[in-house]
Amino acid sequence: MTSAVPAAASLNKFEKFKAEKGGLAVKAEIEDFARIGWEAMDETDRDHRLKWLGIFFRPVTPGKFMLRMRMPNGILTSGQMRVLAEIVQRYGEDGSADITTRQNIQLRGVRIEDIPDIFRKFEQAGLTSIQSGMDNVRNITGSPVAGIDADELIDTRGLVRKVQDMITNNGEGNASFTNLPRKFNIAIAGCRDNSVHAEINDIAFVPAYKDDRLGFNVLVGGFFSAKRCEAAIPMNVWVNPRDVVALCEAILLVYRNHGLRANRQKSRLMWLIDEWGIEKFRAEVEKQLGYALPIAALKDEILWDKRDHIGIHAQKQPGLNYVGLHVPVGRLYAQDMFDLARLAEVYGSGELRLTVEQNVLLPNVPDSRLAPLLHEPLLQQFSVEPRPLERALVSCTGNQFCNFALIETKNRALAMIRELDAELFCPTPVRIHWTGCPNSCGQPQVAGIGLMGTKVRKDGKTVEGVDIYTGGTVGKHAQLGTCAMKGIACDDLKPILKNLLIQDFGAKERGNLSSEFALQASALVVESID
Ligand code: SRM
Ligand code: SF4
Repeated sequence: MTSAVPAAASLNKFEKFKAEKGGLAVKAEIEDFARIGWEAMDETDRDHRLKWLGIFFRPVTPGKFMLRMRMPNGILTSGQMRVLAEIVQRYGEDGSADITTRQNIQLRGVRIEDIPDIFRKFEQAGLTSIQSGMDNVRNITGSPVAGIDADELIDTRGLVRKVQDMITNNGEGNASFTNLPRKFNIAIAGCRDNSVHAEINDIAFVPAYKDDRLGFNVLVGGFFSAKRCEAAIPMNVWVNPRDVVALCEAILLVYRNHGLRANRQKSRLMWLIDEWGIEKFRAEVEKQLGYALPIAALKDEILWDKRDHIGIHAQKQPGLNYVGLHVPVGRLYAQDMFDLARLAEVYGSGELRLTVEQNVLLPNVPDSRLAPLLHEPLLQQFSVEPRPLERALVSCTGNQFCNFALIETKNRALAMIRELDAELFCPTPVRIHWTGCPNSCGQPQVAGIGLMGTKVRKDGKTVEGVDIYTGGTVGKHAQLGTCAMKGIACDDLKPILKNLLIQDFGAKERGNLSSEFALQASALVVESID
């Protein structure tokens, strides 16, 4: 297979630079870049092409790059976590890491001079950051409890790994899939609760029975962008798990060869589906595959509300548990990462898992090891029983590191949610997602309350503010939320959130709690460790 060369006419500037020199070409130049330093580098190589290797120049912190990994299905070993911790500790200036909304890890503060060393460490540890940015397929998400969930339908781990290996040529880099018209997201759900937000991916697989055989119904075209957000639509295809890789390959080739490239705001897969209609799109994919696809099963098996996996949960393996730790807004420092690696080894099987809510799971903890695990100091910080609002808080990077950001997100989100948790009793967790700009990396549209950064005029000054989204639901009845209020200054936000939580989510002022509610409030903490 060779990469498609788009027609030269009406190319946007990204298409032009890709046509001049492919993104993956910088792989061979890394040692040179390390020698000359970031200031001497060609700007297009530095600001754009490096992202093909997962290296992100950060204009907010020039010289300190971000590294975006690939974590298929959000799974890594304690050894890999320790390597990432060492990189943050040794090479990260003011280093830290973030768990992302795609079950992934990003490392911060690394210098280009250290990238060759870091890449050698990745290779030794079986880690890769290849093709994790720009016009490539992002980290492929799968059920975070694959293989350990008692009610699982399909174990997604092997499938996700195979799709990643196909797209990245086993981590070497694959020219066939690195000149897509735009970014591309793939998710594979194996459980009944749609724990991967299937509906917001360009391709999503959801479990479904066809003639008593278990496979997947396929959804396509879901995406968020500053201009438009769409839930994925049914492709009217059912696929046997063994054909998942081939179908992904065929869809990617159709998108690569026919996707719209003139306007980057109109290049995601859904724009092609709009132009062709779903029938033609399906027919083109079948042509690419060389065989007809079975039509979708009448219903899928997503029957549950979404779980957040926080707390202690019995696995399908008798006597073993997975323990979900809440990592506030996904932020990790080197010591946290070393500690997580140690906990996974001492109490579990040396495996760690990440969730799209930016949290960590420790699988395979025997019943007898639960009590000592709960006494570990790290669990004071990464709780198994966080308060209801903080529990479901998600935030994108914001202006600390992201130059698209219109506001600061993570610190503000955490400070505000802690005040709200202290002042309110919430009977159930409320999903509150912050995102620093309309790109929607923090997925405000899948939240009960979504907050999207914007600029607002207040008292004659421009200040940081948010647009408020409501109505986003996840799991069985997943549905995107919509904008309900615009242009609220962040300084004025807390009372508005408080009212929303009281009116729409049954929250009560702690000061006004009746004795019955007070009892419920204390019971809630106990229940959350089921
Ligand atoms: Fe995102 C661009 C961070 C998930 C939609 N996203 C960016 C950049 C790379 C912009 C930049 O260069 O600064 C951000 C890097 C900031 C930084 O330093 O961390 C960034 N996106 C993130 C992460 C880290 C947010 C987080 O805190 O978790 C997530 C990384 C996921 C990963 O591991 O790969 C992240 N981004 C998402 C999601 C959510 C998802 O995939 O479920 C979306 C919406 C879904 C989608 O893409 O359809 C998302 N990011 C975007 C967009 C808008 C895409 C579009 O079609 O217009 C951009 C801007 C772009 O691509 O031009 C963007
Ligand atoms: Fe940056 Fe905007 Fe994405 Fe937040 S939503 S990480 S501010 S691009």
